[in-house]
Amino acid sequence: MSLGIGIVGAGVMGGDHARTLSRSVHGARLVALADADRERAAAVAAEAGGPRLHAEGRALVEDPQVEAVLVASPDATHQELVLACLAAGKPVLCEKPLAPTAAACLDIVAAEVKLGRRLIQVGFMRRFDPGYVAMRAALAEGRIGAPVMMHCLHHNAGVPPWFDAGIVVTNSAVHEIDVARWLLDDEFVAVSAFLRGTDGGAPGDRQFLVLETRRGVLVDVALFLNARYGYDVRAELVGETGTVALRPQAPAELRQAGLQAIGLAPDWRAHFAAAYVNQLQAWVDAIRRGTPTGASAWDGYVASATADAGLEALRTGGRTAIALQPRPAFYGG
Ligand code: ISE
Repeated sequence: MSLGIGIVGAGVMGGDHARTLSRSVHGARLVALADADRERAAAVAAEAGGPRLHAEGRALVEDPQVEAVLVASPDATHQELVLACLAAGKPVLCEKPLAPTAAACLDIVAAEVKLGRRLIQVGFMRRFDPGYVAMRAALAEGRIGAPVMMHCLHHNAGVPPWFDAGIVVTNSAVHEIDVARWLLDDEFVAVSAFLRGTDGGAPGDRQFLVLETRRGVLVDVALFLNARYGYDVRAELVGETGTVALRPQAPAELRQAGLQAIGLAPDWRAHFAAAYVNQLQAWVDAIRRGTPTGASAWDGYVASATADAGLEALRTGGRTAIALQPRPAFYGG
């Protein structure tokens, strides 16, 4: 019997997950969708196998047909919905960030530890991207020696004007924060942040972060969220004997009129399409097997605590130490 999934949120990400689930994932079906905007929900439902509609996320969590929940509603609603899933004993895949502050993430961690069962996965889908997976494997196989530094570039074509300097860290840079610590299997201890001006885009859309890990690896993240020309994410890991980098994801290359060119996706949904499919399939498989996978609530907390330190570094213009709470044994070594 396939797993009954409910999605909270029929916006950009909820809609994308609904379509991915109904078209590309085996062993699960979309049974319910919740959004206060009925028209928006109905439009997504029509493309995704006609799940039943709820006006409100809590009602979806309590729907007996819903066996697992995907939370893709605004960041500020995540905490309440994830806690409701824990109370209902239902596995939940929550879009990042797990909650907008580290303190809120810790409350969620405490609730899951108290329950004594891992039900939460955070939607850090880059862990399922074939490129990052290959980089991690190259490092683990010793192909580039011990890691020394990692260069990351994160450009969006554009973001809305309310995307301020803080959101750039908590919503965008948080991807590099998570994927770098996962790839390096190391923890960040400090962050420095540099802000650059903008010529009409949202304030704070150009930032440069430098993160330092416990073992001394330096990770730089250059962000430019109104880059206009397209969505562009790059990463190169430098080791003592070699480097490994993401390759462009275009399926074809054009040579014409003196140019050799590849296309760029307009946004992350197309660029990371494979990662989104792989993440959902792995989540469904893990629930059916009973073994949790992907980023845990603890990883969600660490990402938010690191982002909080990034915000502090932006405010003070200085190097900020990252203070993490002790990791509960429940989440492993
Ligand atoms: C967006 O919310 C995402 O999650 C994308 O992956 C990221 O690249 C983008 O900057 C965010 O705004």
